[in-house]
Amino acid sequence: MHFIKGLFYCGYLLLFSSNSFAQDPKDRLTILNWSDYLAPDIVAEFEAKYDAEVTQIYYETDEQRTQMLVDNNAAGYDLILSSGIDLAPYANRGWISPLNKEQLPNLGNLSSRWLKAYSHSMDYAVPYFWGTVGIIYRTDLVQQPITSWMRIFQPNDELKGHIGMIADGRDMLSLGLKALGYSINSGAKQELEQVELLLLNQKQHVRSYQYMNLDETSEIITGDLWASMIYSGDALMVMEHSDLLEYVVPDEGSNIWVDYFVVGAMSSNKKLAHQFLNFINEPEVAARMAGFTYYATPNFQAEKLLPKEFVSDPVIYPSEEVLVKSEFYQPIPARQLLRRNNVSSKVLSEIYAPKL
Ligand code: N2P
Repeated sequence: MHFIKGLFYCGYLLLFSSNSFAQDPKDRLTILNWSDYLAPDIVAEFEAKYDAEVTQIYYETDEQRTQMLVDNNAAGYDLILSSGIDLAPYANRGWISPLNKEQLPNLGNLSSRWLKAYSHSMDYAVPYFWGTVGIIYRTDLVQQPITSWMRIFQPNDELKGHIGMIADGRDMLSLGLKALGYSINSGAKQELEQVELLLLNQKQHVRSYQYMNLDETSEIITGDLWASMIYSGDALMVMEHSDLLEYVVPDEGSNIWVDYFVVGAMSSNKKLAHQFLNFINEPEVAARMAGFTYYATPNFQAEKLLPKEFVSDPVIYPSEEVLVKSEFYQPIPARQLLRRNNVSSKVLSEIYAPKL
């Protein structure tokens, strides 16, 4: 009896082992990223090719990403999409892992300008896209074309209550400084006092500090917002759904940002993480990715494959005129950074409090 039972049990186990249970679980890749920043069909191709499962966890601002990394010491993420200026602090905190360049032959497709643009980018990071910050607005609702940051930072009656902002302390502070004619990297006391006033006064006129939807449900399409601070490619993504929208880099200039993928130091699947980075830098794949996100690609082989309208679109590739009046984020001395952070946390406080 026991024998028979045993046999049955063995068969049962065998049956299972030939099915799902004993199969190698799929390789998993967890990516901390912005939403709408990876083309779903490209992710699906990668999953099929490497028999892997990709999960994305989204953040809505650079600062939220940093906070998420602080919360668990960067555990749980195989790949992290980071702004270039945050690479050095992330590396110094031990959150990210140096690249194994032997596993990244497609790094050769990337322009050295972006590979080496920031401290630690060469050793740790694969440039993904770059772009500007500007204003998207409704041409049918806003009377005069917007050409200045002041239109949203110090709105006239027309725009009051219809403004959207990116709730990132660094971006808000920096573009507020730009609106006042100062450098985005300023740490000067008087300039920060002025920008603090500007941003605090602006708060009552802001309708939303939420990251904007980029599909047809977008708040700028529904009319909840008439003008909003936005990243360039995000603007183009929304503009696909409406002819009543315009994107402008205001006359004062802007911030040119560069985003990078990095491998999480705690990743248990660094090999797959590298395979992903290499895969998305196949010229044809990188070109399609740019076509999906509407951002400028650092992959010069991909650039050659992109249609002329894409590479000559001034929203995607800003003109020389825009570039010269715009700035990259620079590392900021500790004392000045503290001053800047004090201002932005004052401005951001209560933004997330639920409305009664
Ligand atoms: C993705 C927007 C990321 C650009 N939708 C900001 N660095």
